[in-house]
Amino acid sequence: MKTLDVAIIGAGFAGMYALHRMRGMGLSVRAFDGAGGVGGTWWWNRYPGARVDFPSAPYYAYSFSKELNDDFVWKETQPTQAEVLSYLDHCADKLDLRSDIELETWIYDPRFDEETQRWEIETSRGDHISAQFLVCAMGSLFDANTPPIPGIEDFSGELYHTGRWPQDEVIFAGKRVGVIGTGSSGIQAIPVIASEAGHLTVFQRTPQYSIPAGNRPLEAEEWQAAIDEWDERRAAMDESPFGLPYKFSERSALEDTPDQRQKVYEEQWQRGGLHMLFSAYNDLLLDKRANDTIAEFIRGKIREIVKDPETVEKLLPDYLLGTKRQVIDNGYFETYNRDNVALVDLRKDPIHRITADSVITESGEHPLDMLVLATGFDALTGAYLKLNPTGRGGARLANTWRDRFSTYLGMVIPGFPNLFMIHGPQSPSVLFNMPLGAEREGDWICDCIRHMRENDLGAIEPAEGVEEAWAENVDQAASATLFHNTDSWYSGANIEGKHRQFIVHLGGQQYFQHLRDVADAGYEGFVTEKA
Ligand code: N01
Repeated sequence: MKTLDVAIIGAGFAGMYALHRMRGMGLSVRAFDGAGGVGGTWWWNRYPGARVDFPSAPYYAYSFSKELNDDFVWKETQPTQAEVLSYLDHCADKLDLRSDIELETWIYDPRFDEETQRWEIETSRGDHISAQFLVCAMGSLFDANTPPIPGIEDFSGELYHTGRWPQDEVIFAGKRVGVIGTGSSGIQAIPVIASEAGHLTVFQRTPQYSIPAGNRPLEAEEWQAAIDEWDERRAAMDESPFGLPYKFSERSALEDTPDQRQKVYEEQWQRGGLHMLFSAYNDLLLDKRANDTIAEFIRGKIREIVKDPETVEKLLPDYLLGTKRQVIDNGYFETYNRDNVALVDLRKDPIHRITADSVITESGEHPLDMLVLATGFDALTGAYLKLNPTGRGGARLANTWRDRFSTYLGMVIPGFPNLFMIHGPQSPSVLFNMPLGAEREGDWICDCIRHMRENDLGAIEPAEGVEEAWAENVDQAASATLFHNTDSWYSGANIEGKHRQFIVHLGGQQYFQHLRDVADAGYEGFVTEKA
């Protein structure tokens, strides 16, 4: 048996930062990860075309240490998966974390022992671990979703999921490839697969408002400027509502004439990246009339780029732009001008079933050698439900969350003492700068553990009923926006049988201020037990 102060599940951005901080506090701590390397989501999502849709350091990187950049240079403005993974490998070495990370090790069946105030945990290696605290840094998008399409298990060609991409090279050349799904992953993968495959058929359920990424090599002077201005840029992230390096517009789209708006949108389109959503106008995600203007602009771009009128019709999105995760791309719409690419609109031509070597839709059979599922994740809660820890009174999480996902602050779960989540449901997670959010949440957990040690406390958990006020807080932040009006994975709509609940906190910086206020008020909303 191994006895620890803290067991961390996950060795991505969040788990590695928590490990680094907690070791620095003198705690005995280890991180466990089922993957064969560090990197978390960046280890698993190695599908062709995978990139960050966010500018590189200091923005999508650890911000707590400028020194981590001393011998690492980002090569592109929107780094590839391989580049991010090599950055995280570099950080693991530079922070000397590897001796406290157990890879290829899954955590099973964590149980809270009320007598000892400790978590008792099994690993896939047959070890038993006893830890006072369990920190779940499992990632918001871990549990890959294989949709229950009839016959999917019969497919005998090559079958891949973007979120579980193999380590070995996948060869597309000369093959008939099908991709199901046009979210961020599908839209990144489709242009790359199309450029290599014999033929590509894209099976699309919901067309997307994708924006050009504007990716390009990072010039040496730009990188040097990022280093020289590190502190200023970090401070700007701290000021920015979502930890993003964008200038947020203070102007309503409805204040401008159609011609003025066209000019603004065109400028942002040429600039590329997520700027368009934040820097063009301040009400695109708040007011449907404003949203309609940008949606129509992007539909116009699709009409301009794609040559075949029938394909254009299939590609035109009609939901409220930005209320599904905004996608940015590298030549996505242009891909449909290739002779070797076909698009199936599943809303008009649904899949009947999958056979050993084809996908059969209403209109006929699509023979395939390879099928790529870009069908997303059971986001935010899937990994927790699979872990299914046992809390007070033998309660299993799957039961506690059967009708509603309840947390306090998105950091802790009622009835599960000494268990902390990083990027958990009802925290900002995917709608804030994720490495920055991981640092802030990791710091908060460290402060909480320090508070417990200083006050001789053995267990901490949410007070009765605080989860209800927290759910209201999450709902209030979302109801001020248009997010509620669209089916998305933010609300569980992508998973059959999952109950609908919007579980991303849209408060941005205000959320993190709230976390600090709770700590400053002596961990308001928590109850504790003496050790
Ligand atoms: O998954 P998704 P993803 N039949 O859920 C379709 C992050 N990310 O892996 O929209 C047919 O977005 C589904 O259709 P619909 C980012 O946060 C970041 O692409 O539900 N189709 C959709 O088109 C992102 O949001 C980066 O109607 C089915 C697609 O599959 C999140 O990961 C890169 C289906 C799933 O899209 C998830 O993105 C990549 C079915 N039964 C991802 N079931 C960065 O750049 C699902 N679909 C940082």
